[in-house]
Amino acid sequence: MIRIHHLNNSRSQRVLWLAEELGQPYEVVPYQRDATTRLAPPDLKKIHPLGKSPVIEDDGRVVAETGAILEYLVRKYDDGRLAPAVDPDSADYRAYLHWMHFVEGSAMLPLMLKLYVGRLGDAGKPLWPRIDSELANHFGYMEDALGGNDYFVANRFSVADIHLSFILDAGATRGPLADYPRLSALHERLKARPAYRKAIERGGPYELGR
Ligand SMILES: N[C@@H](CCC(=O)N[C@@H](CS)C(=O)NCC(=O)O)C(=O)O
Repeated sequence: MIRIHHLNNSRSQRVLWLAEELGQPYEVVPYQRDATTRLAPPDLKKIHPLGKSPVIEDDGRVVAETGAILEYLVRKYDDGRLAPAVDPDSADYRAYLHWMHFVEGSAMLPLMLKLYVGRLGDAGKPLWPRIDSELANHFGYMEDALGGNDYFVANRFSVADIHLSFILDAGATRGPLADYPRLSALHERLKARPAYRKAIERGGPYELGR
């Protein structure tokens, strides 16, 4: 059975959600962030040297890094509903690849800077315009790319939407999501999915830091 090492209020919520969408049984091993530092407990390092969440175990294999985990699970357990087939000649597959890498490779950086630089108070002020313009750059790009579609890849719900949802979650708490009506509507559509709600029930309350 898939074992998901789940840190509260973290990226691992998406892995629970994907397991629900796949209809796969899974075990949740819960970890709590330190109330002051918000860091993960040292026990997570026993599973993977980085000590970060998410990390999963499946058939004795350890897989870390959200994008890798989502890709691993979808390739192993999906029947073709949640991701296009691997085919470099397919525009849908190339779009899928782009969005799967865009999340942690591009969009998270300005959101993380907003979080950390925000904690510096006035000392961080010189960086605010650059962070805000990069947030607008990334959210504007997503809004335009979504256009009139309901979902990012081939206009069908896919694991890329699950992955991107963390950007929307963080954008809702500390970013500019409210300024982007199509992304905001997608955010609501995703949170209304039964599998999303079941994953929240299994994972516990989910609220990201500001
Ligand atoms: N790019 C990594 C980031 C992993 C990451 O930083 N996870 C955060 C939770 S959202 C974490 O474990 N933070 C606690 C800590 O750093 O101690 C991924 O997507 O898996």
